[in-house]
Amino acid sequence: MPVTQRDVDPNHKPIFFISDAHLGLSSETDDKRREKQLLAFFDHVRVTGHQLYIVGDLFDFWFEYAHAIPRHSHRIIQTLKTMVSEDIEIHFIVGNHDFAIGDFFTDELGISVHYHPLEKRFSGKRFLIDHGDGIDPKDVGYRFIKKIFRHPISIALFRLLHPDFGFWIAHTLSNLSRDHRPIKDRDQIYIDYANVQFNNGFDYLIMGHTHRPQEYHSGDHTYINTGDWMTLFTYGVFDGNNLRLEYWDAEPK
Ligand SMILES: [Mn+2]
Repeated sequence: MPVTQRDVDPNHKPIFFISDAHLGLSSETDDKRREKQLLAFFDHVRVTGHQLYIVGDLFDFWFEYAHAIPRHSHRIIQTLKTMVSEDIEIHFIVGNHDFAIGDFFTDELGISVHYHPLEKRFSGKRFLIDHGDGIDPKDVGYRFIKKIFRHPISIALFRLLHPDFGFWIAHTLSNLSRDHRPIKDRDQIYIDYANVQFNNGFDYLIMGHTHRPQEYHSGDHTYINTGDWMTLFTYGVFDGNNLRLEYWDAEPK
């Protein structure tokens, strides 16, 4: 991938990475609590940061009807739009839950949406940024639902449903799939995958999806898993020299 001027961080202002908030999954009270922390974190990015990478599953389900978008997302949407207007560059690497993020994000919010792992170069380092739902071959669950939903016929049929009914179906399937719970025995599979990508020439790998925060170093290479924004409130940050995992102080400020 060619390196453009925009790929290089001129100021060494931090670049932030988050994933797996699964907004819309829980009870309204729990969702609001998580959203509050996320909005506080976005404020921190606005004040100190340069770019924000959403590494998938920000929403537990997303679907854009021609005339309707999910109302529960409006505070998040509004804040993301403000950030873009303040020159924070935002990228959304879709997850296996919010795979249907579409042109509302690009056209209305000015966010770059990516449907495949994203390669970037910052401060001369090669980054690979991937939600991570294709790594473990045993990881079927919601990926199966994604496969069905991505088919043009399913999309056309789903569009015909009343949005309230469509979202009810999606949430029922999500609660059945249980794949928003952390799975311990995947840690090594992800580390093996990181080593493969380091051999492929990447300096840094960032993934989410497992809801298991990880920071793994091999020589000068680093892999971080951004954990989740449901119970752990973890994120990645690159300051121009180092990539590391951080825990957000989730207490009300
Ligand atoms: Mn996921």
